[in-house]
Amino acid sequence: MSEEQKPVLIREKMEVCELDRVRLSLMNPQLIEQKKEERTFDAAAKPYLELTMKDGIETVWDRFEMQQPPCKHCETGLSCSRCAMGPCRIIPERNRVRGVCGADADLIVARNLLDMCATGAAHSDHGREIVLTLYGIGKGTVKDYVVSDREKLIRIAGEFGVDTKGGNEKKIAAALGSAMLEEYGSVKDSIQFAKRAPSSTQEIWAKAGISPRGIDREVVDSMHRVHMGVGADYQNILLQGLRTSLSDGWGGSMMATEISDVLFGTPVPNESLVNLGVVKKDHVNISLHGHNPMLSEMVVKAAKDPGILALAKKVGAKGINLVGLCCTGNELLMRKGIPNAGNHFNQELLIATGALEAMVVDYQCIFPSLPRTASCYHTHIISTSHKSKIPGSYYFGFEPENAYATAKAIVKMAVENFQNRNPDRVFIPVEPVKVTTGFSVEAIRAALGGTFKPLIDQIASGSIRGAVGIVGCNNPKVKHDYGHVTLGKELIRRDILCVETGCAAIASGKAGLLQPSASALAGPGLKSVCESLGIPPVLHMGSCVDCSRILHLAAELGNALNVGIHKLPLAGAAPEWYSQKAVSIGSYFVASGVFTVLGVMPKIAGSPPVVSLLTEGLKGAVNASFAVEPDPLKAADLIADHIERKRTELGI
Ligand code: SF4
Ligand code: MSK
Repeated sequence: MSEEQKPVLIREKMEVCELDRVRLSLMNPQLIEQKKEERTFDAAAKPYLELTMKDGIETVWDRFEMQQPPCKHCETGLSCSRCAMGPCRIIPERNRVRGVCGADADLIVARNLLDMCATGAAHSDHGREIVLTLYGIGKGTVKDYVVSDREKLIRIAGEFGVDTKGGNEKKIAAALGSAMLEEYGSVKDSIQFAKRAPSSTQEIWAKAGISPRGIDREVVDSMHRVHMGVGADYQNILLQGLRTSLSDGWGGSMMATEISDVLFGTPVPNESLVNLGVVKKDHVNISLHGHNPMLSEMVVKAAKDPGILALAKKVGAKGINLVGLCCTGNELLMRKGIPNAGNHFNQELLIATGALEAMVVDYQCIFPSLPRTASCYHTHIISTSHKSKIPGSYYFGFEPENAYATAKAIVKMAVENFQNRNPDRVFIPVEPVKVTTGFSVEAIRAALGGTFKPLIDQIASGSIRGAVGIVGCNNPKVKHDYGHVTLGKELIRRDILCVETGCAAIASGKAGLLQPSASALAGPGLKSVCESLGIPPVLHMGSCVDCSRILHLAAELGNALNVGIHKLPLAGAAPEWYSQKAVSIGSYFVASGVFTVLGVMPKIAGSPPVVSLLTEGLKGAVNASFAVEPDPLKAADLIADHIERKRTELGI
């Protein structure tokens, strides 16, 4: 093993479990039963929630309770700690109506929101690492990865104006990689993939002054605007939020999605399993958690290494079982059919199976608490990104140039840890659920016979009333998975097709909605379409960055009908969102013309003008707006009404 493949333990292993045990295990059995039902809708999560409460192992729900009640100034967006003259809070009843610098409630709320949006848009930076790998393949510096979808490489290269004559794969990879790297920090006033949008959508952006530029530029522009003493006009600040989010959706995220497909394969429908029951008692279990498919794809390869498999046998395991989690899990699920253990709120519970040898993470949505949870078991938390070092974890410096060697060292470490497992603590009382995933835009087009016309015809005839993108996370303010599953079920019942990504898609998988048989729950029109095509009524389109696939699909439909996206019977929803990137994703849906319903109120209630702009005023700029509705059944009403309005306007 070379020097860089040796793990570094970031600070000593945490021995905190006993402290939590003493504090939390005071709960009585009735209370545990009540909390278990209140906290999650995921049937497979319930036994683990019960176990963690009984054993006094702290989870996200416990920490949420400990944080109550929230600060009402922060909750409404009325606090600012942006500069050293503050912190400031707006408290009108105490005559505090401006911060020290003079910023009023509207400005403070808008700046906080833009800050959140720009932070969220920066998640698409993970695409830069994928594009750098493509460039490295072309230049010959990256040897562990190959181009898996040559046809897509050439197609995307064509979109970017790269010369593909002669078909030299390495040359094309280098040229496309270089063009895309420039696109991240482009000095141009436009980005290539935004040209996929219908021309009238592009015209709306130009008129509103929000045509997206390179993601680096928009994020820096936003950071500049939230600096004290730059922008004082809340409307101008919020418009920059839309522009920044568009550069995420049509720029950074779309490049991440497309080049992931080029490197690892464009997803096609495949079957697999989800929920905590995917863990195997007699195998070495390794979970892959985070967002970037680069490391996880290598771990899949390393887990097949004959030497490592022999080692697994030697330590007494039947084999190596890889399981995905969150969006790295989605990437593996849709491309490789690797089972998925669950979404955001399943991460701590997965360790409580007692059978997890390692949780390998990169970045985004990784609870900093994981090493604390793991300290109650034998599980190693293995961090791999220089951007995301986690105290209590073992760190491997993963780079595309050392990818396979690092992945192999990680898998070996996990296999060796099998001997430290305590068989008495292994707890897997649940069975996994079947799912069909992998509905890329290309796969949907192929399922429809090579053109979107049949889908458009079904929408025009009314068999399918419209389509909704349900996306986003889990949030302890909402019963785990309840928002996603209830909204999805209600919409398909009303003949509205659902396309999903991220933790929303995993929630639907756990609830059985990603199976073709779930069409039995759909209205008669959608049911017959799904049955004739053999597809589920809820289509899994991938991970968080793959919300760009939803944009792409909307653009294809708009272009086929020669109308802007805002005219289509479409909507978006984020019933359980929590993350900054969800703010960016919701914003690029709206900025692209898609009415979007949030299940959790953003921190904006302190400024009625900001609330009014986002829920009404934006219609004047982008023909779409946000709504906030915590009850998923009422959210379904709002969405269905919107879709019917759009149908009437289209004359269908
Ligand atoms: Fe206070 Fe203004 Fe500084 Fe914010 S930017 S902390 S409102 S002085
Ligand atoms: S993992 S951003 S909790 S969807 Fe993409 Fe899930 Fe939201 Fe993270």
